[in-house]
Amino acid sequence: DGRGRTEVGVVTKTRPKTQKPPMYKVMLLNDDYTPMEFVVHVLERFFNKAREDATRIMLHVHQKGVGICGVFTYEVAETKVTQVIDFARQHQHPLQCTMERD
Ligand code: NFA
Repeated sequence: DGRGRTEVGVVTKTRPKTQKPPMYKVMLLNDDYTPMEFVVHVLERFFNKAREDATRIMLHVHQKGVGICGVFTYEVAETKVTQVIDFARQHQHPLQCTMERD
């Protein structure tokens, strides 16, 4: 500093915050009519679940009333909800699917 001293400092790095998009849980709702096997098929087809995982999630929904199928960005979540409800309707099952902010 011009008076015979050596400056000592700690190196600090700033790191710009990486932007994470808001995420949405997609959930299945229980009902009294949709066959268990159909729900397992939905989880395999639209949520890429293996049979054992799909069966576990289906039973959770059956017993608790609601269960999470996956977490997605808004557009993907919205597409999953529409696809599941349309597919269920085509097969005349009342299965409902919904999404909420994670
Ligand atoms: N509760 C339905 C039945 O007993 C099965 C079901 C599970 C439906 C999960 C919807 C969601 N057939």
